[in-house]
Amino acid sequence: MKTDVKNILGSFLEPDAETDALQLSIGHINKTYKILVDGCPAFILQQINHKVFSDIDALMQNTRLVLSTLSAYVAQKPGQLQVQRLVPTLDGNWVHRDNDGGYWRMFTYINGAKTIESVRKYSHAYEGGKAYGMFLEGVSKLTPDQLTTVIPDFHSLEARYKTFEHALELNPGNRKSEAFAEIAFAKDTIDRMMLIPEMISSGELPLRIVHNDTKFNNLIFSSDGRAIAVTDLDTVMPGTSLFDFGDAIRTAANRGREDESDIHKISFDISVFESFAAGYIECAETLLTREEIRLFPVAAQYMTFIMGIRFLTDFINGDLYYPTRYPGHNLTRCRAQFTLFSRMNEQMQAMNKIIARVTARLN
Ligand code: GN1
Ligand code: MG
Repeated sequence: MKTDVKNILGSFLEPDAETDALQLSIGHINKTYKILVDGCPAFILQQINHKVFSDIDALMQNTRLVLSTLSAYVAQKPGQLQVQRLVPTLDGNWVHRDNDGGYWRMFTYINGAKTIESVRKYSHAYEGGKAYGMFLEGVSKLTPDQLTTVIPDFHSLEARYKTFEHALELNPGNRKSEAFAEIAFAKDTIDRMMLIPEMISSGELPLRIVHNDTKFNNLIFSSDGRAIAVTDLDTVMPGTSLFDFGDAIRTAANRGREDESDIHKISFDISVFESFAAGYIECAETLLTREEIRLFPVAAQYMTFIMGIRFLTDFINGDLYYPTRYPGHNLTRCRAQFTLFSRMNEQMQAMNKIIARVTARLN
């Protein structure tokens, strides 16, 4: 175990505990470790990315409020979802500050926890839909003013596009010419992706507390294939259900990886869309408006487009936000997202039909 992690653990656990730490490769932003005590997974230790989450106090206040709200919700639904708990430091704080200015926190570990990177079973998609649908219901007790917006304009396409245009103007890494096709695609597509932002501004789409980072691997599954928990609560903030639905589909229904370099491996699995939608709508039906549900296919494209723009902007800026494993990694990610976007386009009618069928069943 790296000594620094061992030191950090000393702030949370009594020194007599026999511990080991395994770094998880999940998540781009925070560093996450599975902590074994006497050989058994017992905790999740996380170093918070302070550059991305600049207001740690607000982040932790949000996390505590969301966790307690969810705990109260799941208590009424025994056997369905579990909620992680925060583990305080030995001196009674929620966060430990290390000597290098790093921030650390610890959660309890959900037993049997398994994450799914690539959906192979439709039952998993249905289960995932149910879990994110229940999550939406669970946090619906919170009002937007109770949570701090820790990252402003997180899924605002206007803001993301402005940042992209700014990067194009500055072209700091001199990389624009490498991304000629992707830049053209972004420019050609932006106007028709503004429907959701316009409907948010006009009040046609309700603002709610949503998760905002519903990658499929933020769900925890039991070994028998049930989705038992929703993790990564850092970006729980006001937004629309379309962000959550869309991001889950972006990650679950893509048969290729988020950073797949062989674009022929990227395809859109419409049955994953159908199964996830069935689970999500079944569990969040009482909250969702007809308009939100009707726009779910557009939401899948919206979130895929916005992620493509974010990766492209980071590529042009010289990889400042997302850690990369090789030069051009962010461009590969962008290409994969834009390819998925086009695959979704071919299935738009099929997605709309599925949604119309589901809606017809609602009373
Ligand atoms: C980041 O850290 P991670 O992997 O949970 C990002 C999300 C993106 C995602 C793309 C705070 O999430 O918005 O959808 O990467 N989170 C932040 O994989 O920017
Ligand atoms: Mg995240």
